[in-house]
Amino acid sequence: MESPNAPVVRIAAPGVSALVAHPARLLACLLVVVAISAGCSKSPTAPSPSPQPTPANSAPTISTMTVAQSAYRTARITATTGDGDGQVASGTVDWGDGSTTNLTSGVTSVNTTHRYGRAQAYSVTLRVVDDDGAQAQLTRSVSITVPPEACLGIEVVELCARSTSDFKNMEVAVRAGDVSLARATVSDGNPSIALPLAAGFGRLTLAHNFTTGRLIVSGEVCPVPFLVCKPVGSKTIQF
Ligand SMILES: [Ca+2]
Repeated sequence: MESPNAPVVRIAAPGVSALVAHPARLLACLLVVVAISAGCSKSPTAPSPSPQPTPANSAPTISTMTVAQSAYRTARITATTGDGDGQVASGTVDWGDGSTTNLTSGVTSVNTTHRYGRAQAYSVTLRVVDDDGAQAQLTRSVSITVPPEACLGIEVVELCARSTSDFKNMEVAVRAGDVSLARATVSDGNPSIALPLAAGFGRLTLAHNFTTGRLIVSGEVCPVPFLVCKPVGSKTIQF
């Protein structure tokens, strides 16, 4: 309880005494101060956007792929490739015999060939990579076969030749009807041989080009020993 003689503390600040004298005005000012301080302590921020998921890269595709023997010991691969959300950047053909072909162009429309050194079945694999590094591959088998026997009739003599499976040799038989007159092998590096048909019958010379699969026959034939010999000129069997 304040004594009537107690010292009086006066607030010298102008206006404060007026507020003290009017409590309602003081309360209003305090509310303003609270509102301002609350606003300063935490500035309004916009809600941060939720992170958008990165769409997954789709792998490239391989369609309409075929591998088939197209020529003498040669296979051809054809295929269509694509990428739904990008581009096919590169491709490689694994021919199954240790050889590969890098597709530097025409990756979306593959059309290339390879020559094999041996007749057998091979697994050919096409691999493609898109511009984001995703890969796809497809494998097809191809059977490289020895060409069928080819026969060349010369007078009464029949000459038949057949490639061996390693494409480095050729088996040659000369016969009259079912009678075998001579047999020989044309070897790589020695493509030309003299082949006696029979005693006094003359001879044939064979030259096989192992790159093109071409057998050239030339020489002379003597139906009757030591009598009239007729040149047969040159004929070609293409495998
Ligand atoms: Ca892609």
